[in-house]
Amino acid sequence: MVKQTVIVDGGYQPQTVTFKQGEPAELVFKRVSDRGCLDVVQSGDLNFKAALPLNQEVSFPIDTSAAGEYGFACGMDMVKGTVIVK
Ligand SMILES: [Cu+2]
Repeated sequence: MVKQTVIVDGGYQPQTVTFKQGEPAELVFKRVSDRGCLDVVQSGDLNFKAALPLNQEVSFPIDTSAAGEYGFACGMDMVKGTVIVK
């Protein structure tokens, strides 16, 4: 299981996360400040939506069976990040 962590601190750091196709993967979000409007993260492409409590890790399994670029964003779809599977 490959785990990649995105720190949420007024934006997504890093903004782009890459996984290898076919490898079991988990995307972890950790919100460390209440800057911005990032208390919710969502992805229609990757089929998740959840609140991000401060200083807690929230993780989602990522389906890496198909190569591609998948978006995620804050609750208002303003701040965006990308998951690349290749
Ligand atoms: Cu927002």
